[in-house]
Amino acid sequence: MNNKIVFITGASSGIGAACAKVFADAGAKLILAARRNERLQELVEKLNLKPSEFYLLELDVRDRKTVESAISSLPSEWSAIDVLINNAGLSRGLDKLYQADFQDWEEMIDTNIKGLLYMTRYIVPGMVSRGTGHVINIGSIAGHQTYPGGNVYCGTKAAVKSISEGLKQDLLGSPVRVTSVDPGLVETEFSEVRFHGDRDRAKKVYQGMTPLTPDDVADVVFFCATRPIHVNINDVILMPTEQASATLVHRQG
Ligand code: NDP
Ligand code: 8X3
Repeated sequence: MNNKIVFITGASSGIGAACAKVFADAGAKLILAARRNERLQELVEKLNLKPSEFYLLELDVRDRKTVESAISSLPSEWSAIDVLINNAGLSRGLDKLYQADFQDWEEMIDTNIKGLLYMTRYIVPGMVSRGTGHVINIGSIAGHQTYPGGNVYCGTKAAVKSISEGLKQDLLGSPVRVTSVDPGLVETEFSEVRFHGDRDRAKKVYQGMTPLTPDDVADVVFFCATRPIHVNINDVILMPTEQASATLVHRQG
């Protein structure tokens, strides 16, 4: 990974921030994107990165024009992206589909599906023309199994699964690789965002069990990114030992 350029969306928190650490430790140069630029600043300070080792982008992946201009205006020393980690994503609510909030749907669909597509559409052509590259999408167990109230969020992650498979097919004959890393429960800000800032409700999601940490997921992402060039890891599902499916979780007490 030494001097490889790794672009991570949603690097201001959770899995994205953990990926930043693991790739930085391996000598990669990082393009870190999120809406909360101050959180990106804090991250690079915490990781003790030199200015030549990172490039920050205050970016909302839902905004196609901004994504296009951010990518097309990258300085030349940052434009040959080796690894794109499409991690930015969120869930909103756990309401029944026929009662849910339209705004929640728009946010999930625009971020998890359309944002990921915009990033991919603007970055992959360069990878194809350079004959090297790797797209790593953060999917979810929710893309394999739908749970009650998960309706639209699970739908977005099922879309990520299909998009990863489709991109892999479309890239056949090119050396550009595609991976989907699909975790179960990971303790991050995810549930707090899902429940619109209700921290007590968010805490209960992980109560009585040991969830994955963002570092656990970042380790898997890093493993996928560092296989020999002829090896493509298509999909990895990783879950806490105390989770057997999207809905079956062993809890103490
Ligand atoms: P966090 O809430 O901790 O992190 C989400 C990240 O996505 C933040 O950095 C946030 O940054 C960024 N983000 C959200 N919306 C946008 C946007 N419109 N534009 C740019 N960045 C955005 O959650 P996680 O780390 O858990 O989530 C990361 C990914 O992992 C998501 O795709 C999620 O669906 C997936 N996932 C999470 C699991 C879990 O249990 N936690 C399990 C399986 C998958 P900012 O707000 O600064 O823009
Ligand atoms: C996040 C995992 O099961 O909370 O994608 O939806 S879950």
